[in-house]
This record gives sequence, structure tokens and C-alpha cells, in this order.
Amino acid sequence: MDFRPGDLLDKIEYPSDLRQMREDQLPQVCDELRQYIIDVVSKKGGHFGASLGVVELTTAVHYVFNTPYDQLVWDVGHQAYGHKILTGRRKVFPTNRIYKGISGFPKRKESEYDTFGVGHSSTSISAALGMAVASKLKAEDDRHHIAVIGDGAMTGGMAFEALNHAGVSNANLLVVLNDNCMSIDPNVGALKQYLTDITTSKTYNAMRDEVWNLLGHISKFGPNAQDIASKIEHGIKGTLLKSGNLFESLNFRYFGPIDGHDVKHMVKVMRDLRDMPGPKILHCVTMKGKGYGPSEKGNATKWHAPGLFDKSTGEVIKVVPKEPEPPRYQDVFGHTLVELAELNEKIVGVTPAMPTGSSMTFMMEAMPDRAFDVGIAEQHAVTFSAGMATQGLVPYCNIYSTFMQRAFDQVVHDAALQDLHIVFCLDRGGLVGADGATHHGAFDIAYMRCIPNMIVASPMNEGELRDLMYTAQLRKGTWSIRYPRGNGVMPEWRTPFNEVTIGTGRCVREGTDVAILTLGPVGNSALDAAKQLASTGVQAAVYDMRFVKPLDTALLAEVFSRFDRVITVEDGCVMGGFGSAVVEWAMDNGHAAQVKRLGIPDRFIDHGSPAELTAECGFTTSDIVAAALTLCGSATKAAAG
Ligand SMILES: Cc1ncc(C[n+]2csc(CCOP(=O)(O)OP(=O)(O)O)c2C)c(N)n1
Repeated sequence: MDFRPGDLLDKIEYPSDLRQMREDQLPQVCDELRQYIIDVVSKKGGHFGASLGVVELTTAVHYVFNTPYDQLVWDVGHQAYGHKILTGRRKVFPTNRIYKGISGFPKRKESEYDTFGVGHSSTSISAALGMAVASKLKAEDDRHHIAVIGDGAMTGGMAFEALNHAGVSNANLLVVLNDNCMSIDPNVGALKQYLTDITTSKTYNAMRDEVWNLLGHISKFGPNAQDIASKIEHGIKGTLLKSGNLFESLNFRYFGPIDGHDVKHMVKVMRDLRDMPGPKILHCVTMKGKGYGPSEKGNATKWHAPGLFDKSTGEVIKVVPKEPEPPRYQDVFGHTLVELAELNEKIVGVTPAMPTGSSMTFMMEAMPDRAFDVGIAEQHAVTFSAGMATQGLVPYCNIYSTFMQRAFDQVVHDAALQDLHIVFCLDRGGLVGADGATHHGAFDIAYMRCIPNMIVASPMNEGELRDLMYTAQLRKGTWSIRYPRGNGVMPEWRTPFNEVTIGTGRCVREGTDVAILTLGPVGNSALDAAKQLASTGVQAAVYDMRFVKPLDTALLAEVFSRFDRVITVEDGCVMGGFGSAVVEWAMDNGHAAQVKRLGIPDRFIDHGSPAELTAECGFTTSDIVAAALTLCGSATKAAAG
């Protein structure tokens, strides 16, 4: 597939080439950059709207600042495609997010221009501040540090923590706030309102300067001056706080809002700010999806990461299945939650900025008063849920496995320790594919099962997900129910609800030679493996354990008394995960079976298709077959020897 960057873009290998160009050539560079992103992403997939929206911002930063000596940190990093193209990766950009190709996010190993690895949000100001303070300590006073953060990412607690620190640091830091009013879904919260107020109040900056000058003068004269000054100050502060002084009150010098699509103006403003010491914030207003007709027309959520599309029409390319497809797990979650909430008025829904991604949208539409998008704020989502649980509500708090890592202490300290009845639903458990190492849900089984009081479960299919969700509102406890990205296995998924006994698994296939114990949907691969094994004469039993905590110890006792060859399979890390739980139990109870654990190995797994990554990790159907044959072969040899 041939991708043709335009004439100017073709000449830019690195930002030093960009900086050779005349300022009046920059709009054309932006145009070509945008077209190249549209070309590649339409055919290869990936994040789309966010990168289009920062084309001018990216070009201006690399034009004005001396990157990579000046250090540029992206927040989340899904918007950094233009940055990748301008920093040595133009030719390999079509390999973006593909197995063994470049990563869809900035990554330190990939380029010296990627100063900080990202994928999770709201880290940029902390990281850039750390770099700025390090530069100061190393007496590199000419070095600049730029954090680019979206209005969505700015809703995360870490961003506020970093602003609070930076404001007293006197660090040479420029925060560029890329305000497009969008997260993946429309941005939420008071900060969003606040940024809108600043943006719409055109006279804000001029008024602010005049007012503060005036106050300075008044306070010097007349007996009532202090009184008048304080009254004016009070009135003005009210206006300012409403319309834009938040950053200044944190000791940042605030500039903007400016049009983030006027590249020449951005260059001028950034040059002015470059030479100004101390913490500064530049508020740029942009449009997500800018410069491509269909994505400018609306539905920015769809254009966040639309999949493949026909560039000329904007039609998303869908493969129409011949048979009715099983639903996505996230949709089963979304519909089931609405059904349960209709049955149980105590149920509420919580999502930290992922309504569409988790299908919490279904409940938000059906019961807007009982479903909450709290912004990119996983820690808050957990403790907010805990607060509601203290009052007898039953929150279903849906957080992607990888993002739940952010809220580990809140799960321990605010939920489990107080034995609160909350149902954490962990979407995207396991290998997620093209988003790669920052997004795989590798660790939740291990980090949840070590917490006292927790009930940790994973369904083998959609019906079991419904049953677990149903049971979780009936039985008090702090629950973690994890399920994967993508489609399930049951086209007829709307099964009647059945209560599951907590801490019980089930045998889904009888066998005599080897037992395969699984947690979650990998049980389906184990069933396929067992069928293949049968044709080789090996009879494998398969157990869907359902719960990793509490473990079904009665079932384990039965398995270990019947089998001396056991395989565990999970789509989570093998270190400390489900297999570890089984082995710990076996050791503690004096069983000496041979146990082979399959799962995600003890290293970070990059991006690729789920099939490629599962093969790399070694828990495909064939891997399970091979493990069983090896175990059975070695047992035969041991017996013969
Ligand atoms: C901790 C964390 N939670 C959730 C996400 C998922 N996520 C990726 S991009 C995004 C929206 C970011 O919005 P913004 O910073 O405004 O950037 P935009 O896409 O609008 O350019 C979200 C919620 C994430 N990357 N990290």
C-alpha cells in the first residue's frame, strides 16, 4: 500500500528540517500532515480525531522549540501521530499499532523525541515538571519543558496535583491546554464549564489586567479606599473565578484562549512564552477531527477511533458477518445493568470517562439520574462509589482493568477494608490488542485476589456474566467481575438470570488424563483444546472455575485427587494470578501434581492483534494442546522409567 506524504512533508525527517522552512510554508506543512494522517489511519486504523485536532499545535511546538533538547511531553499520547511523523517516523507510520510496528503511543524506547511513555491520562504535567526540576538542578537553564494536555485529561486528579506543585516550583514549564470540549465522549464536570466560560469571555484578559491595576491604585488613596477596594475585589473575583483565574491563582501565568488552528499565530505566541521564565499555561481552543469533512460534521466520539473507513465518503468499513454475531461483552454488561437496575432501585452506575467504551451509555440514557460519568478520575470513581455504598446504594462501577490500576488503594482502603457492597466491573481484562502494553488488562486478577474481603470472578461467556452481575446485587461484598474486550460466544445471550453460588466453579467437560482449569473466556479455548486432544487419545477434563476468590476448594480437592497432571489457563499475568492461586492451594494442601501454568508471562507485551499476542504469550488453543501432550508424554515417560 502506497502512502504519499506531500512535497513539503516529504522533506521533513526531523524537526530540524521543519525549522529550516519559512513561516509562510507552515500552513502547507499542516495540510500535508493532516492528509497523511487521514490517509494512513483510514486504511490502517487507530486514533483519529485527536491527532487531526493538534496538527497545528504539534507543528508550532516543534517549530518554535528545540526538540528533543527541549522536552515535549504528551498526555495520553493518542494524539501524537503528527508528532511521530515529524520526528523520524514518517516512513514507518503505516506500521502504527501493527505487530512489531511502531506503537500508537509515545514510547521512550522508540525515539528520543518521545520523552515520556504514555497511554494512561493526566501524567504529562507531573512528568514535565520532574524534567524541568532536573534541568534546574543540572544548571541547564536554557532548556524548555512543554506538557500538552487535553481538557479531558485535565479532569484527572494527577493533573491538579501537578499544577499545585508546579505553581510553587518556579520551574521552566509550559503547559499547553488543548481544549476541544471532548474527552472520548463529551467532556464533563465543572472544569469543562469553567474553560467554556473563559473561552466565551473574550474581554477576560484585558479586563483582568485593568482591574488589578485599578485595585492597586485605589488602595493607596482615601479613608474608604480599603473598603472600596475589597468590595471591587470581591465582585471582580467572583467574575474572574467564574471566567478564568483558576490557573493564575495557582501561580501559573495564564495565556489565551487562542485559536489552536492558526499555526502562524501559535508560533508567535509560543515564541513569546518560550522566553518567559516560570510556570505558564497556554489555553488553545481546537476542534477534534479538524480538517476532515465527516469528522468535522459531528459525532466526535465515533471519530475518536473509528476503525477503517473509506476516506472519500467517511463510511466506516464493516465486515458483515454471515451468521448472527455474538454480542460484545461490554454491551451485555450495559444491557444487563439496565435490566438489573429496573429490578433493584438501589443500583447505580459509575464510569470514569468511558460511557461509550463500557456501554454505560445504555444506563445513562435509560436512567440519567442513576448513572454517572465522573471524568477521567478512576480514584474518585471508586471512592465516590464507596460513599454511595455506605448509604445503601449498590454501585456498579465500571473501570477498564488497566485503568483500575490507578485506583488500587481506593479499592483496598475505601471499599474492601470497609466491606462495602460495590460491584467493580472490569472491562478489557486480558490482552487488548493494538493499544499495547499501556492498555493490556494483565494484572487485575493478581492485584484483586490479594485483597481481603474481595470476591473476584470472571465469566466464561455472556450468560455467566449476566448471572454474576445478577448475583452481585443479591449478595453483599466487594466484587470484581472481569471480562474481555470484544465479542462473546453466545448469539442468544439474553439468558434468564440465575444466582451463582459464590466461590463455585463447574466441570464443563469430563476427562481422565489431564485437568485444564480456567478462569474466564479462555475456558472456550480450553474446550476446543480438549476436543483436539480427544482425537490424539488424550482425555482432558475442563473446569470453568469462575471465581479466583474465594476459590472452589471442594472442586480443587476433587480435581487434585483425581488428576496428577493439571494445566491452568488465564488471560492475565501468570505471576500471582489464577494459576498461582491454584498452585498455592495445592502446595498448602499437600498435593504434588504436575501443574503447568499458562497466561501472560512476566514481561510487558507490546501491541498487535489479540491472536498474535496470545500466540506470543503462549496460551492459544494449540499451546494448551501442546502443554497437555507434554505433560501426558512426560508422565508416560516417568511411568516407563
Ligand atoms: C487513566 C485513563 N483513563 C481513561 C483513559 C481513556 N482515554 C483515552 S483518551 C481519553 C480522552 C482524553 O481526552 P482529552 O485529554 O481531552 O484528549 P482529546 O482526545 O479530546 O484530544 C480517555 C478517557 C486513559 N487513557 N487513561
